[in-house]
Amino acid sequence: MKIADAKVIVTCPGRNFVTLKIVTDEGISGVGDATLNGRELAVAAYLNDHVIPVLLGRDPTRIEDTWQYLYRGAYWRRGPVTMSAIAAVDTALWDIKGKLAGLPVYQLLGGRARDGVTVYGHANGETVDEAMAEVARYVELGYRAVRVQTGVPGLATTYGVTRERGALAYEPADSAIPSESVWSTRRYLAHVPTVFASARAEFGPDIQLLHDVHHRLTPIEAARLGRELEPYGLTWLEDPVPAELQEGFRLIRQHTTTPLAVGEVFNTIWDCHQLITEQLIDYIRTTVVHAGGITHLRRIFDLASLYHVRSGSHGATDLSPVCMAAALHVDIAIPNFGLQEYMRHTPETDAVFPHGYRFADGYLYPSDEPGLGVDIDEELAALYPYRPASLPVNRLEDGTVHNW
Ligand code: CS2
Ligand code: MG
Repeated sequence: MKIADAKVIVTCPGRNFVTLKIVTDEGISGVGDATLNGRELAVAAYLNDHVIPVLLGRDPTRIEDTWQYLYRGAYWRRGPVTMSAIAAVDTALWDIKGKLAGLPVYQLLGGRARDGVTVYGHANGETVDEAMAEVARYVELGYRAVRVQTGVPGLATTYGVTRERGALAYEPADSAIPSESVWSTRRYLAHVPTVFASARAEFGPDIQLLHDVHHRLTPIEAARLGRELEPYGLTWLEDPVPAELQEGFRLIRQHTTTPLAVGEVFNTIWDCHQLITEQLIDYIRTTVVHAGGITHLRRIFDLASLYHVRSGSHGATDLSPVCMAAALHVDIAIPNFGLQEYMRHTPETDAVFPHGYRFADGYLYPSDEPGLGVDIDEELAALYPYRPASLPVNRLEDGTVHNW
């Protein structure tokens, strides 16, 4: 069997998605997500110019060999663009292998290690009261875990807070040229503990609560926040500091027992090996599309399983339903699953990517169809042309560029 065709489909049903579709000479097709928020066309070009020409004619069943060929064969290793492109190929090949075997991909990964995949949703509000009303709505929908983000008094906008009240999905890539927001660590640190004091008082001890710092603190500031949040028993504090300096997490760890989750911007095992092997984090948040596909994600999670680190895959709306479908097959099969992020896509996006995964009682269930159980409706996709959109840039109150 040979790969006979491969094409990149860029579509914008509300936000941009890049999808790779691979077709074999026997007419079996597979799909892989290649979306990198704000840098979509860079991955599309990488696939079109450097990957598709070497895929044609290859044996689609040789997943590991193809992964190694694309990774080592590029000479220039790692990086989000390269690894998203490799991920798309890898995911599409797992989809094809599942269809060839007549089995859902999770069966090829060892079968179900649990009944359902626990997911968390995003509650947010300008004020604490608005955010609490959103938590209540997620509880009503059956969620067992909720991430809570609020506006910060004195700051005009804050990461994670959408202006569209009632939307279960939102997209931070809000303009072609990046918008700018203003940040104050001092104001933020004074406010966040009050949010979680309210959440615990209102919703009790049972619901799992999470919070995303979105890379904005230094290790000692993160240590203080983690310590102040300890009474509220968070499931995790996410991305407290940028993680290029993996050893920086030692300082946070010395001061707090609040569990830490990191990794949505990582693209290989090398970005997190120290965090994992020194047990500096509790959840690793890499996911299929940005961390080299199912093959490499499994490698990261297997390393993590040796060090008491559980998975907590990224699942924001900028990861397409193709990525979500693939993530669920991994989540249900690995021994060290922790939690899966689940931000719902818009109805337009769901229509472009018909899928068989389903939500019930706070759990997601992967499709039982052969392969991944997700596809792209190419005719519908063609109705939504690409629109340039960038993530915001963040500055301190004195104008210094900060992490967004
Ligand atoms: C986030 C994302 O879901 C999360 O935890 O940090 O919303 C992130 O900001 C986006 O994926 C960026 O594209
Ligand atoms: Mg995050």
